[in-house]
Amino acid sequence: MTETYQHYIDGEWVTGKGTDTFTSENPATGERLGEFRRGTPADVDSAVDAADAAYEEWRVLSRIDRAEFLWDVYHELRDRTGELGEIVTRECGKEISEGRADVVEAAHMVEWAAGDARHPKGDVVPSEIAAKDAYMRRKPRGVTGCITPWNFPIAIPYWHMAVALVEGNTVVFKPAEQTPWCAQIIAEMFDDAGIPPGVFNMVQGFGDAGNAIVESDDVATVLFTGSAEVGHSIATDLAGESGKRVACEMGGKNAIVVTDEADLDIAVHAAVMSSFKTTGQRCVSSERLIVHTDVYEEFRDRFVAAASSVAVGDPLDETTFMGPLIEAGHREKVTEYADIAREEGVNVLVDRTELDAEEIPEGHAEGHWAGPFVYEADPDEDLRCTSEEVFGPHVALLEYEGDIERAVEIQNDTAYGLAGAIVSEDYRQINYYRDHAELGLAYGNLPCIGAEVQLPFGGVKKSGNGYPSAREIIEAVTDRTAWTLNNSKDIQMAQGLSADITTEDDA
Ligand code: UN1
Repeated sequence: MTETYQHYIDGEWVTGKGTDTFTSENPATGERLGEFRRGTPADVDSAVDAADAAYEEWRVLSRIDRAEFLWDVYHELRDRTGELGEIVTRECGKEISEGRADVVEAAHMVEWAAGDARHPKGDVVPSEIAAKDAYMRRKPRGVTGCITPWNFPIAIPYWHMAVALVEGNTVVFKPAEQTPWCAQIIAEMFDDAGIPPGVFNMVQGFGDAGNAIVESDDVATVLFTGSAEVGHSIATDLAGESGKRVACEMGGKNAIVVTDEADLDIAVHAAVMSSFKTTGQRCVSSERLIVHTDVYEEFRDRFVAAASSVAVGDPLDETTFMGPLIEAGHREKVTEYADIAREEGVNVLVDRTELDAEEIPEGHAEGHWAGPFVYEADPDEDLRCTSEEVFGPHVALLEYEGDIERAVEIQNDTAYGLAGAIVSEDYRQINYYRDHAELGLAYGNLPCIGAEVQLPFGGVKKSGNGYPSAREIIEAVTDRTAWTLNNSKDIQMAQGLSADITTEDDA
């Protein structure tokens, strides 16, 4: 591949002001997938200027007209699901059914946003004054910066952008540097749909480009999904600034609770899915399994057997369960956390951090491989391995005694609050968990991954301050206006306030 892919600014493919490029590599093979321009803060400024200039004409279109561009994107996502799913897998290493699911999730979000364009928006509100009409109306906020992660390289950009665009905002998109090819395809889709110049802009690049979005005075809203470290620095940077809004979606140290009477078939299945799908690299992946002492041994043995045998390998192979980690640096982090766990004195049950040579598929020696790492730890001990997010197939088994209150106490003993699940046949324990687990996404008798776009998505505590899914994202990308119209020739005031203007003569 000789072409160097460009940025998309103001309806044009542009080289940008920087001279550097970067390479996208297949994390399973090391194959070079493409060369991309590395955007600079000056490129971001050009994109923001274009988005700002396009805003006035875009915001005055009807929602339904704006959504027409999204329907074109929707049909392309549907028609090309197989092909794009394979590209997702080649660029980010998720196994192929996950690659396709990423594209389907994107289609769902676009469908939701474009369909919502024909739904009522805002409220008709009663007034104390019969001759007054009162409404809550929504207005777009302006330029929206979308900074997205690599692990859902098609889906999450559309989570951010579909609703923002339908609501009348213009967009500057800075995709993750690990998945520029997927981002290139997203930009091509908007270009094919004929979206007006400047409404959608993409600058490829790294954190310096993302920072330039956060710092730009002309960006009204920043939507960020990614690491807690970056998200908190964005939120802190903007804390003092009035007017700018930031919705951040970050990590978790998610847990599954398995109660004393749980169905262990469900429990083991849910735990394997939650801990090892996407090789543990979802913000909703579980890294803690909180298991009642009565079922602990049986659960542990079955989970250990599954973790020892789960298929790690070529993500394009339909029989693979776990692909590689995203990049060498991340593999180092995952390995380091296995070392930290050992140093902290946990009891290691499965260690496939270094795969055996025969486990690595032919032609994949350059892949960033790591299989499951499973251990037992004491829930009362304050350990780094059980409190810090690893973002890999790193799982602690935590045995508890007593009632559901105790399990929920361990579940909540974390700075995060994104996703979690309970496996139980007892509705009283389930209901207690539902009401007391500090989570944005909670599941019963299911894995803690697999959210659908029409539900809220987001965490509490350190996991985020935004709800970057369908309905909730409208709150982030619009402002509400209380709009009141008088239908009478007289001015009448609420609360019985006198509207008479008295003069000195009246006194
Ligand atoms: C993420 O983990 O980064 O709930 C997003 C899920 C997906 C989205 C996950 N729908 O697993």
